[in-house]
Amino acid sequence: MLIHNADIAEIFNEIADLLEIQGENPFRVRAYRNAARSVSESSKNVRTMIAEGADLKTIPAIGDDLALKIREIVATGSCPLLASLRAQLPSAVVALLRVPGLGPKRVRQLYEQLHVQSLEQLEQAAAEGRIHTLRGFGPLTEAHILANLRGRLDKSHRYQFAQASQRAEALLVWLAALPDVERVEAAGSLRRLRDTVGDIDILVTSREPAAVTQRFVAYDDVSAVLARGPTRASVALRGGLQVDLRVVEPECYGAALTYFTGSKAHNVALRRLGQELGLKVNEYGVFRGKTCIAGETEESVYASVGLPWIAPELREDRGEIEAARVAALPTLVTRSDLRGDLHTHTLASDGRASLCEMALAARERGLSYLAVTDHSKRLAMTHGLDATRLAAQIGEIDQLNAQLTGITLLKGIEVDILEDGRLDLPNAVLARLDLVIGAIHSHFDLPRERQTERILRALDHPSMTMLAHPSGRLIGSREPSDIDMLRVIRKARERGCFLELNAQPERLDLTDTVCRMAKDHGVLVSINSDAHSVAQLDNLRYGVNQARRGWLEKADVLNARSLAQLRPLLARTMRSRVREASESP
Ligand code: DGT
Ligand code: CA
Ligand code: CA
Repeated sequence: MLIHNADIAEIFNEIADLLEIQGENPFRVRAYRNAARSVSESSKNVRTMIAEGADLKTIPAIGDDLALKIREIVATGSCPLLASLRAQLPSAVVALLRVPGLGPKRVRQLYEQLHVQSLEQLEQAAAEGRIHTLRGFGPLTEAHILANLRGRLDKSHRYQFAQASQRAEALLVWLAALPDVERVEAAGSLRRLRDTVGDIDILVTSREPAAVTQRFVAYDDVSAVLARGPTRASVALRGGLQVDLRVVEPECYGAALTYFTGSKAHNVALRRLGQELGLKVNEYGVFRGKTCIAGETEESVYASVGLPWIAPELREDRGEIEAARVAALPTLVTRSDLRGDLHTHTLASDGRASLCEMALAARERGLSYLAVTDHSKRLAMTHGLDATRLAAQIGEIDQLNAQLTGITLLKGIEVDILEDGRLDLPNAVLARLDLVIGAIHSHFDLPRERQTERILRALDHPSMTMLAHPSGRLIGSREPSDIDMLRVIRKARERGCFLELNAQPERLDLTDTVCRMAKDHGVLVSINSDAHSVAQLDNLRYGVNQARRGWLEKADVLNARSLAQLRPLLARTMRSRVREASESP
């Protein structure tokens, strides 16, 4: 494990916290805190200093004893003093320190006088009104702790991106209406366009932070104020979603936006890059010694460590920094690159609009082709199509295509993949279509091997063009199936099949990392709305978000092809299959 200054600072800070909870001599506590700050602010990397035989005591606040500890940490990756302090306290007590408003001194009071050893016990004590009896804690503090915990204990819940993004947009508009607000921007996972969001982070630049936090907590949708300080505040919205606000000076806008956009792993990597150049990178700017050399824009922050600006979607420390270094960042696909949509439903199964309404709505959205892929008969509750009804729909599509201009309907089906991997309609029917999307709608919890084999068998079917939403997950309500996606991707590659990235906000299936795996194996991804209504055609944008997180470029996306380019791609797979099917006995 390579130790960096930040790791040492973290260890020293934790030591100081633990010493303070135990009621240690304040001077000793302060010595560790000072050392932590000094090491984290030092432009010299202690690991390098040790390697070069430099004297650690040239770092302010570091004496013989601390220098020895630093050497020990760098050499072994751990610190015996920290280990022994941790062993003396129940580990849940340390978690109490992370509750806003609780410093080590207060944690010690709670621990010693109320025997509170965990967040759960803290919540209970607050709910029972025992906390405000302690010296230095009033009823307000107690209420504050309770509100905070209730928000926090709910924190494992993650929200669909679309839900959080809609809530955030309204709140941004509310904040932007205040004249004191200069810029207002969503940061965190929301800005990185993650498929799920733990909480919303908002960054504002203003010379009047107090006015901004005032307006923030007064927002109509706020159900509780969890924390409030001069330049920051956290609230819970109705329904529980938490929002963190930070107000900064315009001069540090870029540095703060970079920091609060994250991800944490990306930030750590940037900071280390800075450290190697003798720079300190934090939310206030990029510093050489005490001089700020960058921070007003994100571009300036990245430039200071020798990098081009990196799109927020990529900031996960999954190779984007290395790619940026060698000018190999992808040119990410955009919504306007999409030329069509290859998965939609109509009134014929469980959609809510007619063929013609869907076609016109797609054209209005700038698409030039739309595949109609209603369900197959097995899904009785969706009124799925049998061979006869499918043949009728094919006739209707031919008629409509003869009348419509500017949009072409493609004939398809979302055919059910049965439990054993067979498809729900005979090949003679499927072979008449422009494309066949296979999808699983039952038996989501087969063991990994059987689930994978089931999909591989479906991909081997002569008419199969594309695999829909493979994992079957529904964010917040159904876990993904257990599937070996690498084998699926290899099979798709071998068979010339495509993978769907289903853009419904509760699906977003493929995940970002599977998109990237598909790209790496040369399997084209189709970003499909799976629209069951005209309005749901707009789901495409969520799919594009996810594709961008998966590093996909225009060339990696099937429906970024023009219809003229698409037809041979679909036909090639269909033709070879038809031949194969007629050859097989
Ligand atoms: P979420 O809310 O779980 O969906 O994910 P994020 O990434 O929005 O995380 P959040 O809200 O805890 O923090 C927002 C950003 O602030 C995060 O992406 C990076 C930055 N940040 C937060 N805590 C730390 C930290 O301890 N160290 C560093 N380097 N950055 C942090
Ligand atoms: Ca967040
Ligand atoms: Ca946050």
